[in-house]
Amino acid sequence: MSAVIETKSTYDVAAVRRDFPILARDVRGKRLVYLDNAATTQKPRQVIDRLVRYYSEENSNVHRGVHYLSELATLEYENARAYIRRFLNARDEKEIVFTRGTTESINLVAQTWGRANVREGDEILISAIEHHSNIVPWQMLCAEKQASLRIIPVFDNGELDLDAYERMLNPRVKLVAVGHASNALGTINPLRRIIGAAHANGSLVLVDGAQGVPHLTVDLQALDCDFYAFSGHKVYGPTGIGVLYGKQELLEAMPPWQGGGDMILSVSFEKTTYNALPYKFEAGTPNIAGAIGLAAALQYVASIGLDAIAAYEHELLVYAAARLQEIEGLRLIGTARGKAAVISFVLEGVHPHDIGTVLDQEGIAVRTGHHCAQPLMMRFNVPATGRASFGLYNTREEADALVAGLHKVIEVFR
Ligand code: 7TS
Repeated sequence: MSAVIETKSTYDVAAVRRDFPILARDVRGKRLVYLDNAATTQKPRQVIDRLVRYYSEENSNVHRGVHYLSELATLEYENARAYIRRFLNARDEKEIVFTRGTTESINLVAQTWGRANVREGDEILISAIEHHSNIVPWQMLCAEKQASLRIIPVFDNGELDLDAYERMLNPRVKLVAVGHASNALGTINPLRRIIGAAHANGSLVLVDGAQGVPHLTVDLQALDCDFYAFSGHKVYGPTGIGVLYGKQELLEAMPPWQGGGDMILSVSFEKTTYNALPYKFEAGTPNIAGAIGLAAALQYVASIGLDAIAAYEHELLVYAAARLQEIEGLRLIGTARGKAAVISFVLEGVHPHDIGTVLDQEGIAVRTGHHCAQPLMMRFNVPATGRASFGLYNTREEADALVAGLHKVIEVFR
């Protein structure tokens, strides 16, 4: 018994890496060092194989035919939903709506719940460190409804000013929309306090979980948020699939968004009645393979262990941040106490774009730019940053390669 526990508690990164075929390839004549996981993660063969099996043996449309393959595809699609519900500890499968990803999930809430419930003079609170996809849908809604978008301020270390947040709460605040973890700074937001204060004020909470699910255990019933959005492709699953979780009573009361097949019970030219949850929000043929692939990705993550992944990534983050800080003229942007494995930095005298270009020549993939968080860049007075974002397969050697690459950048540009 103890032997089993010991093998489980030792994080075998070499074995994990063998699951990801792409990590064995060269880029520009160098072994790929992939540090752009906040943009999208690589896929393990468990996910790739699952997609191949689906298209080779199970492909058909769902919720339609009585024929064998349609029933099989429907079963697998709904099994995927059931697994995702368990993974997130949502109360009911009706609360798991498949979407294209985080962006579509947030737009769905803004366009349905938002248009039905937000009125002139109401307020929506977001934070200063949100991704554009948790800014722009609310701006669009507020413009349409003459409501106000108010911004929770952030301290210089990248932590939200929660006292200021609590002072901003008032009866006009209908919704608080915040990220679980910041894609540009890594800050993990203290959701329990944020959600508790919002609920005490009678406001709903939407969590942008795009950077939460890949790094943190998400227990939706314990968290008690009203909506939670995430993307499959950032958690080792396929692109084009994501989830909107919503509390059942809220989703029930929301009008549908897109109209079409599958979201109806009956249609006549006089009157259409809508389907039950979650299908009311899944118009048209869904991304069946994507949903099945996403469940396979979450199963893969669970097989390694969420706590083991979080502990491993944290150790890597601490190591990489310490090594990077040894580089002269390098400044970390975002030094919150609780951080996901994302490191943003600027290098004195070098434009971030040049950092990315030189690192690319070394086979090192990082993102440079504003990370779809332009207001955040303005707040921290930088036009852009370099960003290394780590995943469950990254290693200390790769962090060392990044440091060596940055020394090359300095040689070229200083
Ligand atoms: N919210 C956060 C916090 C994100 O990091 C992203 C994507 C999104 C929303 C949007 O997700 P999508 O799957 O709908 O596009 N972030 C990034 C990034 O950091 N680099 O590229 C995409």
